[in-house]
Amino acid sequence: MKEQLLAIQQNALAALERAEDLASLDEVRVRFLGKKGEITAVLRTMGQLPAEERPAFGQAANQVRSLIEEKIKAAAAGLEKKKLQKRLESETIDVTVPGRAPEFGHAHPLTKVLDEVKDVFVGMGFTIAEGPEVELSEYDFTRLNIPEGHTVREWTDTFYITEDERVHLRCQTSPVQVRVMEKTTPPIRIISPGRVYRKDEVDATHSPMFHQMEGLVVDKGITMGDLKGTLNALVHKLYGDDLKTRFRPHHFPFTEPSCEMDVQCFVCRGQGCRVCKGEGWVEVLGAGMVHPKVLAGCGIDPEVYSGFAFGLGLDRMTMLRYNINDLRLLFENDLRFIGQF
Ligand code: 2NL
Repeated sequence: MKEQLLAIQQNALAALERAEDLASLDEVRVRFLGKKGEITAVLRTMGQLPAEERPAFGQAANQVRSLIEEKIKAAAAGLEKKKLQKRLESETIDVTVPGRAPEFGHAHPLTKVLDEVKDVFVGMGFTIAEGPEVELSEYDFTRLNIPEGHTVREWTDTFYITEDERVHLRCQTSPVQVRVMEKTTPPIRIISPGRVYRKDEVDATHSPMFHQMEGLVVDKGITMGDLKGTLNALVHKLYGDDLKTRFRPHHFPFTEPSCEMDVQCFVCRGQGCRVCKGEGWVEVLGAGMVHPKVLAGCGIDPEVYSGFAFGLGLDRMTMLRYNINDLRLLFENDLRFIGQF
């Protein structure tokens, strides 16, 4: 029976050698030390021994049991250590690996130009006014002295929403200013940038959606001199103090008198080049003194107040500014193009 104990001890130690994880260690424990394990089985047969040999045998069996228990503990500790080692190795962070550079975006060229223009006007005390893109014909046409039957009101020129000809996509941002005039006692100093819509075929200079910015000043004693001074300040801030401007007579239904402003070409500075098509001048905006009928229609007494207004195409400004020759490039959002600004 002593031999049996020794065999158990050897088998147990050999099994422990082979155990590669905690689960197999537990199998060893059950097989040798468990209630139905091999040591228990041997102890059950102890009754066959002469009484005087039993204590020594019991002691020997307990020693084997303790030895196996200890070895299992040691093996478990070893396995835990190995497991931790593996985790530490597999989860190592190599802090010397170069970082991935983040890709920075930037404002769209149109937004940059708009921001510059806004800054100039905000610096002169203007505030920014916004309004709906789906407008009432009342605000976009009637109040602006554009009578029924005028060509811009036609279905071929303007995007109506339904059969109802009282509602359409605005074709200018003037209705924003009408809404402000209606609610405000002068002085008024606002700019209104935003999207506008006209039924134009797409080409290098036309798009059914484009960006406009209008401006409006109404107060006592406002004159054409204020108009010229304000718009000259814009040009000088944007393109430099040396550029001259010129104002040519024009016609708009909502202003009287009306004019268009040209600026000396900011590429060749008046010499004539590709951008100004050899002219030396570039047309940049339309403007005029607010028509008395428009003031009156918005509840402002034209006998007391006067005002000037202007409108400029932001897309065209952007194209001129960055020497872009096709409007469509601004709207296609091809990163190879956008990334250049
Ligand atoms: C152009 C011309 C212009 C206005 C817009 C305006 C607005 C009100 C009253 C009077 Cl509420 N006028 N706006 C005036 C003159 C010209 O735009 O060529 N835009 C691209």
